[in-house]
Amino acid sequence: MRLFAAVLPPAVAVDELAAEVRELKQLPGADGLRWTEPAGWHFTLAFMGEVPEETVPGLSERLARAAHRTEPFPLALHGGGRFGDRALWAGASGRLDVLRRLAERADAAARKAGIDMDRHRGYTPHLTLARSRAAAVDLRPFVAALDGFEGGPWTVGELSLVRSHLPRGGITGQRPRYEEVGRWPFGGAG
Ligand code: 3AM
Repeated sequence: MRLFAAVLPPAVAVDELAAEVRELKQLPGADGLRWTEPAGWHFTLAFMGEVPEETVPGLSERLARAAHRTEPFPLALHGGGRFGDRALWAGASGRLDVLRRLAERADAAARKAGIDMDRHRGYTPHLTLARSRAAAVDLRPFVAALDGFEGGPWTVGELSLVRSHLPRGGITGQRPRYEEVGRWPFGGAG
């Protein structure tokens, strides 16, 4: 199954961002983008790709340990950015250092579970809002519009394992469906 580790924002934060995204969708070019569903919004920590069923228990055990070693930390949705003209995302503020460490731990957990992880170049905390369809849309006005956006902070207290169900036949406009298949609480501070 196709899996990734992630931090899921709480409903309040999702609602705030959804209101912001409604504004973004009024901008020129918005129709040329494939917008992600609020129900599936996440901060990817480590993408594992196809993982055999028998690897999941070991992976879960490692992820539980990674979570246990992490202290709860504050995070807020903040501003936005883009990956070239391919993806528009919302950014984060708060303890990005702890988020980054958690991403490294999730990556290490997957490797120790025997998953062949890509070498990743730097970790950019991001929550993908839209991807471009075939024709490129200039994402800069969308990033500029997100500039002043600041959601309320929350305390991240758990790590999630999410399964991605890809759309059948790669039908244009269809999005993957995400299903949380595991969740582990962080350990205490320190
Ligand atoms: O939703 P975001 O952008 O955080 O882009 C994919 C998505 O990230 C990413 O994993 C998340 C869930 O699908 N992803 C997909 N294929 C990938 C790959 N080969 C990948 N990340 C790295 N390498």
